Amino acid sequence: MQNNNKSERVRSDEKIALLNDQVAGNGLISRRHLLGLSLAGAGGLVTSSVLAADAGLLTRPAWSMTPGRDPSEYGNPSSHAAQIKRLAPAPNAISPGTGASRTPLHLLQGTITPNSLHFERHHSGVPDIDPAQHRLVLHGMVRQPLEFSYEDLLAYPMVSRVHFLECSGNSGGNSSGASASDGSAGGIHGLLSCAEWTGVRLSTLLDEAGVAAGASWITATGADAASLGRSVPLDKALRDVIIALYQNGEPIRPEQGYPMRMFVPGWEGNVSVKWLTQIKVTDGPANFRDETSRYTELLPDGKSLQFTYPMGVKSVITSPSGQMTLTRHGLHEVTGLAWSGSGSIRRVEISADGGRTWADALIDADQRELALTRFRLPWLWEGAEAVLQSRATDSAGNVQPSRAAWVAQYSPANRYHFNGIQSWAVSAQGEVKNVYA
Ligand SMILES: Nc1nc2c(c(=O)[nH]1)N[C@H]1C(S)=C(S)[C@@H](COP(=O)(O)O)O[C@H]1N2
Ligand SMILES: [Mo]
Repeated sequence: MQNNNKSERVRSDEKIALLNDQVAGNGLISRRHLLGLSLAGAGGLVTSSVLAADAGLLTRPAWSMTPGRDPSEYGNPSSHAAQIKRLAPAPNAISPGTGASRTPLHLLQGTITPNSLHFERHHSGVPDIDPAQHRLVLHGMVRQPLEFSYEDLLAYPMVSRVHFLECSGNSGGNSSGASASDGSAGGIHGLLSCAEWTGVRLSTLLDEAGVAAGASWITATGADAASLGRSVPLDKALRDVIIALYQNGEPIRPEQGYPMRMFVPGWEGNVSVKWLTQIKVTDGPANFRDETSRYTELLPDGKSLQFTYPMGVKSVITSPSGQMTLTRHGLHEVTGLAWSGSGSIRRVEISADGGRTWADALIDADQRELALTRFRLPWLWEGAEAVLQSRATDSAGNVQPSRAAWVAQYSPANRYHFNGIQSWAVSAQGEVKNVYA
């Protein structure tokens, strides 16, 4: 992906040592090389430049010769990183504000999505809400209906939780078509982000209102023009749902539901109602538009699944990934993201030969529940064609299905909850492409 005049730096003795540590076909190398147990010189197989012996003192660039600019009130990324943007479509002329922008997963590292790059999915645009005028009403089957202002909620005890958010339509492009469409990791899978969400437990507010006997669901509605509404079983609402007020430490962004959103960990993004204005305690689901006309999965026999909330166990290699080009032979790090709506990630396997052989990637030992996990594995690429795949297993024992196994479960019309294995083909020229394998 960089600089090619270093490609010849794979010395043959280093290469032999690395290949002795091959753990799966087509050049996958033991993850112990990422643990500081590296072979001498393996670091040199990447891209660092050799400093010429006679280089002498480094020349000082212009920016080292004069004071830089002053501190500022609200920071921005480097102007040299300006290409790292959400993948946003042209404005929707027919239905203003309706649409989505995607997180550029292939341009980011780690697991936390910067707020400015959190994906967006709006059914009727982003309302400009004045928090002083906004109210959250809690009513229905309760002892005492309550109304909260933004100020009121800020005074409640809060919790902070790192969780992913994924639209159930994420990766849906890979669910259909005779062949895979061209795309980047973010373009295909970027209706996915992960943040630290801080807010008030819904159970705290429900306790205060007093849930009546016989109540079994809550229904939540947003203050946007779409009046998006969703139903959530009461046991989930009491377990881990929060009324999120902060995202990565600052007030949640307008795009994410300012001044408050319901955040439902691990479940399809649609249920995390933004611009939350109403919660009603009920004895059944409301069957809102967004849980009948959409967000159901059509099966081969013409029936549909409804209230399929948790997101499936899933992973995607973000580098090397679609639309990238490997410009040198040698050692590369295969890296990506894994997550599950049913717990934490226990294992990620990687294949470089289209699923014939697999090796365990390195993941941090201490994995968070319902959050993104970063995985890595060294790969020695010397110009052979390859098909890179990743396969995640979660703490509940669920294993990410092949694309074919996923497709067989549903009607061809269904695009929701796609979690089949992503295949990236690498050509002899190093071009990486989305393929169905
Ligand atoms: N009120 C309201 N809530 C909403 C939506 C919306 O359009 N209006 N979109 C939903 C969908 S489909 C998803 S995937 C997530 C997206 O959250 P984000 O835009 O913060 O990424 O919000 C959900 N909550
Ligand atoms: Mo969504």
